[in-house]
Amino acid sequence: MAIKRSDFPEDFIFGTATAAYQIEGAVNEDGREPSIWDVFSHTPGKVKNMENGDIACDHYHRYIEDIEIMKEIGLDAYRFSISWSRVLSKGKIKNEKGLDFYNRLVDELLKNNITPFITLYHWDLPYYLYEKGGWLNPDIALYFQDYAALIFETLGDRVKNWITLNEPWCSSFLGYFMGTHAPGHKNINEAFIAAHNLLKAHGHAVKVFREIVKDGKIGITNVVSKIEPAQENEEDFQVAILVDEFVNGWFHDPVVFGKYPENAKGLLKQLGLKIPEDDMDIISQPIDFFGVNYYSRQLIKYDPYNPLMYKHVEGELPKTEMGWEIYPKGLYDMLKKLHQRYGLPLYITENGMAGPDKLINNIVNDHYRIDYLEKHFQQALLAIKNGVNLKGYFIWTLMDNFEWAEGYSKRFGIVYVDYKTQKRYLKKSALWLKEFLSK
Ligand code: GCO
Repeated sequence: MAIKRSDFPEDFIFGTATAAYQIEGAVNEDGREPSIWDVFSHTPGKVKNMENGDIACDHYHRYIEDIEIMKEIGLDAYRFSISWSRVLSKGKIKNEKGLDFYNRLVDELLKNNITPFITLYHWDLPYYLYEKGGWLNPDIALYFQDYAALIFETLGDRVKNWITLNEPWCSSFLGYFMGTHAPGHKNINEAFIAAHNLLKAHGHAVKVFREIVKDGKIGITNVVSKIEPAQENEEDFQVAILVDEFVNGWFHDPVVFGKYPENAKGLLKQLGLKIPEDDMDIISQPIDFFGVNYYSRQLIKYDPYNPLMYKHVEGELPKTEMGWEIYPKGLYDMLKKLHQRYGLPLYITENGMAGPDKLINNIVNDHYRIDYLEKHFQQALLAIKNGVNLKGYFIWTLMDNFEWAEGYSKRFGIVYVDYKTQKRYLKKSALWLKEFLSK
């Protein structure tokens, strides 16, 4: 029998997730200032087809219609992020017009009985702060603390579920080492400094949160991947263990245990990398949950020529348009692992796929996405049955949007966006979800 909502615990929530720069547009409106992503996407060669988030889904002007869509599907919750450079000018001057947008958005959600989950930072650092050193600036955590406090004070009376950072792994390693995300640096030592400052920022935000939103819950969202050795040889096997600690532990262990994972840290130091380790007491402020972004697995091969000693190899499973293997069982494995290691409540804060979507006669027949979601829902349910304290599931994403370095070429939404007209069309997957939620 097909899976249905009532198979899940009664208080389990289903939602969709988005991020500010990917959907809002209105980049020059009402006092918003540029972020590192505005500058990066306008730099030739950084984003496919030189696309950018200037207009994106125009959600800044269409949020009411977008909330109506969520309502129609029957979603319980909505995870979105705040654009830091929309609400604070020059890193510290309050922008009332920007704040007002989020006030209206939250009120509209609540009016429709949709529970808001807010992410404070989904990769769009104000460019002004980048010019002051960005995530490499030792004071950046304090700037973040002030920003967080402003948002908690503004929205904390109505919003009770908070996420400090989205995937700090991407902000630091894609942004400062691989150079594929803003700000586009390629320096491995910088990546570790950025990573550490991101963790500090997280900790400072949690600390002020406890003073301001006494009845709220706060956590951090990390991307996790099932890590598997590419081949059955000892070298791949050993390096896969380290990569697992690194990818799935570097931003979890410090938050819960106040230290970086031992083996990975040892290896990185051996390689001559500087690993800052101060302020672990701030970093390990108690949190209420982990957000889990799960998409796929990674096959790992030992590579002595890579600064991190490994490379990815292509697997043989069916892939999404991103080239990511579809591997639902990995979701179960990762939920179990996080539960056993950290014992915290979990939310799946992102899971979904980019598909070869085509709008034909006003509908997208994305049967592959239905299949993907159904299989991942089943694994989530299995995890709950086997003792994991999983409390909710956010699909990435509500509507097609600006997929970072991939521009608009990848469609992840359950709602199709025609970027020329900004018209939204529910895909088959949205209709399937509506049906699932009604049962
Ligand atoms: C991430 C981000 C999202 C992406 C999504 C698809 O996990 O990379 O949180 O912003 O759009 O994951 O790549």
